[in-house]
Amino acid sequence: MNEALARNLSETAAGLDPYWMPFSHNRYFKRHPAHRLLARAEGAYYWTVEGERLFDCLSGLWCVGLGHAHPRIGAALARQLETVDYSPAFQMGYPGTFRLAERIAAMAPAGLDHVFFVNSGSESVDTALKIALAYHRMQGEAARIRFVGRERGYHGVGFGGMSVGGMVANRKMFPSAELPGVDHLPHTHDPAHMAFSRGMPQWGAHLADELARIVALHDASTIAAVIVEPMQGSAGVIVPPVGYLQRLREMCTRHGILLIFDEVITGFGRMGAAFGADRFGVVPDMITFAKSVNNGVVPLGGVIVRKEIYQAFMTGPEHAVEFFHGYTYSGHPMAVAAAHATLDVLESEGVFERVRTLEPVLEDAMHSLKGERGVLDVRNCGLAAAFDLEPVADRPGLRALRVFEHALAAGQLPRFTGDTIAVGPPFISTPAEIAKMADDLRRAIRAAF
Ligand code: PXG
Ligand code: PLP
Repeated sequence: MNEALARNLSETAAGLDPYWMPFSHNRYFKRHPAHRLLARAEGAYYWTVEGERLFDCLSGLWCVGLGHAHPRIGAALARQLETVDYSPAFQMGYPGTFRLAERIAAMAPAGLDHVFFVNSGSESVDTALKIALAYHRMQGEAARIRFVGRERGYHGVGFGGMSVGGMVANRKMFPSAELPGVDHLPHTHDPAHMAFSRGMPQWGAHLADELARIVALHDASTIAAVIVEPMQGSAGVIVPPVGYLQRLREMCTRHGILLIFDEVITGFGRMGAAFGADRFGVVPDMITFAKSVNNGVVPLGGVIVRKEIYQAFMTGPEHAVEFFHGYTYSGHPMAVAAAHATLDVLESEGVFERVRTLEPVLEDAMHSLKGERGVLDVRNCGLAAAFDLEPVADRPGLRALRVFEHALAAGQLPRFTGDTIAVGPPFISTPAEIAKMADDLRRAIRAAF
């Protein structure tokens, strides 16, 4: 073990062992922790405990678009700590939380104007699914209990999000805990028709028509909601085909099915707009968000709903609770303060325009990897991109791990999952940083084959 690493690890015998890392190869990490413990973060960079600088290719886990240690966010948090550190979420209010809901409602597409706060993307999804069921019941349509998700979708790890999600590894241990009555649309990634598409693929809108078959099978009167990520992030930046989301919207409207956009990754700037809904020109009935809403500094998420949905709950005696749901930390003042500062920066510094300016830079840089040995596809949309690698025979995931390790050695911290490498660079990246990222990834690919 190198000296810097040793200095940063505890001297007890247990060392790295007690921490059970989420979504990680615990045994491999704990045997090879060198260059993977992060000691400091500023702007678009991390520094490892060994002192190496890493470009933050995925903005943390898609959440730190404005870069680390942003002075305006830091100042807001310091002030907040002195003002109100925590206020009870139930039956009491903190003014900043109301103001944040007002601001988010104003940013959201017209018609979506009420906000329920939670603490993560997973909680936002489970909350949206519960709102959908309760809404239909209060509308006198209690039979609408089914949900439609999508293959390869990621909606977090709550029981609800897992059920509508479409990733086999996340689901296979828990069949007994899946929500009843969930169908999945086919995913939209077909390399035979769309490999190396720049931005939205031209092919694939018809895949939305699978919803018509599901409706025909179960009858619309049993279906509560369809939930999709406008752009599938976790699955490796799967970009919606031209016209696809519009078709889903039309069918949902025709059949009284709520359309939920899970915008945990696409919300608050990643698509060069406030929401994917704006970018793709399709307005859902609910939007779930988290991550970029406050630059990932304090956990925060939420659900934005249409007025009619909120109104449907506002019945019964006025002194009674209308929706039996919420979290101790819903609308936490610290998270809210970080969000106000983040929205101030997004609004006053033209961040969405900057993302739109950087999008073609990222597109060109990443598509320059086409033709490299073992690169099977490159995809991009907004400030997000991914490429698929030819797997090592019988060892799925090993190729991307090797590319990841060579990238780290070159000063880049991308995301690897399966045999896909994903990037979502900070909104504050420069064109030169994006070009260097792609060049370093090219060298990492060459070293891994
Ligand atoms: N919905 C979507 C669309 C997401 O992308 C969640 C829900 C769950 O959010 P929480 O906050 O509960 O983790 C997510 C999270 C990756 C990566 O590498 C993606 C996520 C999280 C971590 C890594 O793509 N997405
Ligand atoms: N478990 C217990 C025993 C609790 O008392 C609470 C909240 O009061 C919870 C779980 C839920 O915690 P949270 O509101 O942080 O989601």
